[in-house]
Amino acid sequence: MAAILPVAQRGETILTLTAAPVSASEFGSEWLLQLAVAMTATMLERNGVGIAAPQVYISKRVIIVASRPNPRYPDAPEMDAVVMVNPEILAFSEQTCLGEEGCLSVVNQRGEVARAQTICIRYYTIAGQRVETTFEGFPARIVQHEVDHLNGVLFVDRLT
Ligand code: K2U
Ligand code: ZN
Repeated sequence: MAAILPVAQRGETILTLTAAPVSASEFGSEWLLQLAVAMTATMLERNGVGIAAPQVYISKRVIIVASRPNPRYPDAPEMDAVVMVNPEILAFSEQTCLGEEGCLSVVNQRGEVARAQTICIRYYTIAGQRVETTFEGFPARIVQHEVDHLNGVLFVDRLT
């Protein structure tokens, strides 16, 4: 039974910090694996399609991205949860798109946020393998939302 962790709410300092990179010695560790397992369980329990470590009071650069069709994005792709360690968005498309966002740390508020339609991202797996790939559409939106969390930014800070 994986741990369901408490989720930090807007106004709590942890959500405003720039999270620390995961260090080389942590890759492949039981600690990092357990963190990813607990984050994923917490995200699923809260019906999220993503979550960032600072949201569960761990100021480390780890995010989970798990797009799936939902009422707001019925044609969103179904994807296995991806754990991204030390993610870096390498490029943002000029083209942006508006879409409704919510946040596990901002209850009862949703808003339209402009995000790059396509992004190129580099991240590391729990084992420390480097991955470079592109995302577009809803998955790209989730990645941008989660990376914002690692930099102390909430979607409500981006509402026009
Ligand atoms: O980081 C979080 O708080 C998780 C968000 C991820 C998200 C970011 C951008 C757009 C949608 C979701 C939660 O999944 S909020 C719940 C949710 C799920 C699907 C669509 C909209 C909101
Ligand atoms: Zn959020």
